[in-house]
Amino acid sequence: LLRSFGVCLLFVAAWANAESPRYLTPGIYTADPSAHVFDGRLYVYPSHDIESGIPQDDLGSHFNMQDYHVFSMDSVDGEVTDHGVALSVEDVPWAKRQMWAPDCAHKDGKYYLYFPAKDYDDVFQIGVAVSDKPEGPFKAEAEAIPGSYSIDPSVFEDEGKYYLYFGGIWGGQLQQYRDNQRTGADQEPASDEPALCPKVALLDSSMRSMAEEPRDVLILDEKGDPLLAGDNARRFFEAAWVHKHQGRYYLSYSTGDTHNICYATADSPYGPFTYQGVVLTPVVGWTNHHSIVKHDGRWLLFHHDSQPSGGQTHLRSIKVAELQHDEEGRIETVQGGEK
Ligand code: FUB
Repeated sequence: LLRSFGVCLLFVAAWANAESPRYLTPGIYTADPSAHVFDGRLYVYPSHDIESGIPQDDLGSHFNMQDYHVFSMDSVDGEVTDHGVALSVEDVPWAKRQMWAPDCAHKDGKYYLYFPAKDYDDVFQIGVAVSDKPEGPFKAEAEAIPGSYSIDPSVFEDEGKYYLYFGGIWGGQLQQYRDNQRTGADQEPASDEPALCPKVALLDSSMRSMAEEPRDVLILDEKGDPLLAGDNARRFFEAAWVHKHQGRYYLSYSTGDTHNICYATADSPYGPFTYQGVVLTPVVGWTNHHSIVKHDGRWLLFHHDSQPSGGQTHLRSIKVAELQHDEEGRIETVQGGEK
């Protein structure tokens, strides 16, 4: 009897392992989780998904989010605190709608929430809002960051400098720009031309402006050539995130219409990055968006899927899995669980 009880326990443990990691925000739909450790505590800055009744289209109009909540926890397995509304579109003078994937950075006792939204001309820009506390509430600047455009800001701190990464194609409007100027035309490169790149710019000391013109973040293949626009399984689509492991810079990002999170590595936060492989395979729902952070000695992959909403792609739920770098620094692929 004892032996079969033991087998049964083993089975339950194996089953629990095979299941998805726990969802972090039951009762509220959340997506695009940007995670950071501030003062030893884990803070997560996600999008707040809602059903607003806007029909689904290729521009992502159904992602019609109106505010942000911040979540925090002592440990990755601990209780999750929902700190309530941290910023609402009504309180952002320049923004009209679609509060998409945000991020947060900390400098000199202040917390800076970076977020994309459409302005009154339906053009995405990136805004910043400031608080004395990591959970907010945040007060938005009157104008968007000068010279900002497109979506999915993420801020990477390295050796006292803060790098703002951003960009996303299709509904994220990156293809409407060349050399940081808006053409307004949807010009994607031909499939045999270099793919569009995420952008990076140093933030200035105010954390409210870029200190330089945004640069292309090049992603190269194994031969040193830029990934091509037709290389849909590997080229950048949206959701750029940078982390540093053993002195190397890791850029991870979503491939959008092929639904992977991939990664590439470099010796500098500016790149060029060389493509390495897949961090996370497709999840339930169209979008895949993540962040990578180290807490208590463990690397964590925050991500989302649409399983709790029965697969509704604009109603997502955030979750977290452990991430492993092997001895050579290669990331072991996490299975997203798409059926
Ligand atoms: O949440 C809205 C958009 O969906 C994000 O900005 C993209 O990265 C995708 O996850």
